[in-house]
Amino acid sequence: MGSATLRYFCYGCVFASVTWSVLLFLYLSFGQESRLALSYVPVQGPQHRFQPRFTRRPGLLEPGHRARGQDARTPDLSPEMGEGKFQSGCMIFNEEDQQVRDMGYHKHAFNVLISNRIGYHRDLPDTRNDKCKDKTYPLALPTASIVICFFNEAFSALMRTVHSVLDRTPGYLLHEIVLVDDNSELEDLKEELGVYVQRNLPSKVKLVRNEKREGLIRGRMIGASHATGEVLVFLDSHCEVNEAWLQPLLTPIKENRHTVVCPVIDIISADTLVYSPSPIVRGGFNWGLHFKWDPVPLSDLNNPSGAIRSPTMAGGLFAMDRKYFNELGQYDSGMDIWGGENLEISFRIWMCGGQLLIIPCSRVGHIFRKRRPYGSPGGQDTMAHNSLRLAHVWMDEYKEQYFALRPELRNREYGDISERVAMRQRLQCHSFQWYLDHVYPEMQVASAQNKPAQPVFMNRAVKRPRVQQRGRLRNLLVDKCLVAQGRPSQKGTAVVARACDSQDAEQEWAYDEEHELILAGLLCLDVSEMRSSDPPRLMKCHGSGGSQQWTLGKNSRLYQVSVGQCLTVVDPFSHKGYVAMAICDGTEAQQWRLEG
Ligand code: LR7
Ligand code: MN
Repeated sequence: MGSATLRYFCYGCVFASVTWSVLLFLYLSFGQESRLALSYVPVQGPQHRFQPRFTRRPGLLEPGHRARGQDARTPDLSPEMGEGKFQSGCMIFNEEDQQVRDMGYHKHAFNVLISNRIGYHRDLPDTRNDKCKDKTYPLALPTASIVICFFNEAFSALMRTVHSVLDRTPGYLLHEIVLVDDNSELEDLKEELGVYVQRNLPSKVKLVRNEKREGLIRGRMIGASHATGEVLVFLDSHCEVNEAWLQPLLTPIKENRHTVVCPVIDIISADTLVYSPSPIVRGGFNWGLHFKWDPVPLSDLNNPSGAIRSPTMAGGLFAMDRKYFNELGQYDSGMDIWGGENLEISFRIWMCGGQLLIIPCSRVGHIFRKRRPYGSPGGQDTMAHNSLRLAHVWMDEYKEQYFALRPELRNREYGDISERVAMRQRLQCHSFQWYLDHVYPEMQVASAQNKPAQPVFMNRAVKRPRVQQRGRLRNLLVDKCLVAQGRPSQKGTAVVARACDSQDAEQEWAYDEEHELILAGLLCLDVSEMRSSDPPRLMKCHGSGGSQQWTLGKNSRLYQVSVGQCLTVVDPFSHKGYVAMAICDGTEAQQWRLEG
């Protein structure tokens, strides 16, 4: 953080020196200003013109121990489980603020009150490894068109995305920013946004309006068709790019135009807007066709500034040569609204002769929300529709793995895929088997293809895997133990953190050689691969790894292999002890010790 960092001490707001008092005064004045300019009462032009200058305030610091870093797939939390505690403890808080915050959570699923107060510019902690800071990049690099597609985005988050790009990108590399409004309904994104772009942003920033809602997939294709720079860089509309973010992305593309690159996606907390570094991980997926984060090979970790081959991308943030994007078939325009396109483009890149890399020296923050604040216009499950299309076009016989988990989708309509199949042939792409063998050999194929899972289970009835460790699973932050919410014999019951009791046999976990966690000798800890936003539950042990495979590894984290996330205490202040899966961030909320 910069020297001007404003430090908040929650539950007390103690400012130790005169300097801090002056900063507080500045904050209060400008906080007021930005609230006027950015509340839900739309305010036109002139006020906004002051924004860029007067809101250059550092981000708020997070109080010591809050669970953070949950992604869009973690549970929708009720207000008492954390939302708002931070504000009521230490910020000026009147009814109007409260309304902005509550409406913000409702419409956007993150803390819009804080977002508005931060304004359109702020300093960010430089989260790069020190080795990155010594790296040099060629001066002559391809120019970039940044494409940002948005639907009903919070005005201040969208503007911070745009201004962070303008503030941290060398002008000669920034060809343009193409904003694609996907037919948003929010008032301030209509005329007011148009006026702001025209009056306050350089002519490099273009605003394209979709006449109907297209979804992010066709939306990005529309954005790309308006772009004329050499490289396309896609960003979500609630991002902040960090120091020297673009050069490390453009360099590998300049070297090989069939290289597609992703920055490391740092975490902007949905509750506090605090920006924090992400661990270096790479993309994978599970047979439910959900994206997940995987640990990177040790050889890659030893070189913290080198590129990392990634089997898949998260989807929202990547850079790709524009002509290559077109040659490789853009996206599948038959996919709607949200979901699946990230795996589709990942498979396509690898299978059709390209490569996908994560660049640890490029850092971009993204607001990870706990739920998606919008649906599809007709209420359809677009993730299933899109996944079906990608399975049928790209996965050959391995689509059976998906249908084994989603039998109800086997006969579901998925539209015409003939053009995509023809394109796969035209591009002479490899088979999915080739992809698994060469790009993602870690992927486990559940209980041998086409063979029923039954023999595995029967086998287990005879011989149970050997227990390696027994004891209570104690969380280091809240000093509570993981137990069944209902009875440990009750199939489907969730788990929660409660007071440890060393006499209670119902708190005893067994960790076996197949990496299962069994409570009281009865049921296995299981996470839904279909809905990883659901909290983990106790289920009958199935013996085929995946959703019941946990690693109790380094840093005491409890890592779930199939969703690629860590078990975390949701709100350390709540007596309810809810736990959830979240992106691994190394905080104490995610540390568990198996104690005898
Ligand atoms: O109908 C829509 N029209 C849009 O323009 C729906 C969405 N959008 C916009 C939206 O405003 C946002 O800017 O599309 C962008 C992405 O939507 P999000 O932010 O709701 O998606 P997400 O961050 O929850 O989901 C991730 O997976 C998606 C699958 O379709 C996309 O690929 C997202 O870009 C992707 N986000 C990231 O990769 C950021 C890191 C998250 C992780 C892991
Ligand atoms: Mn997003």
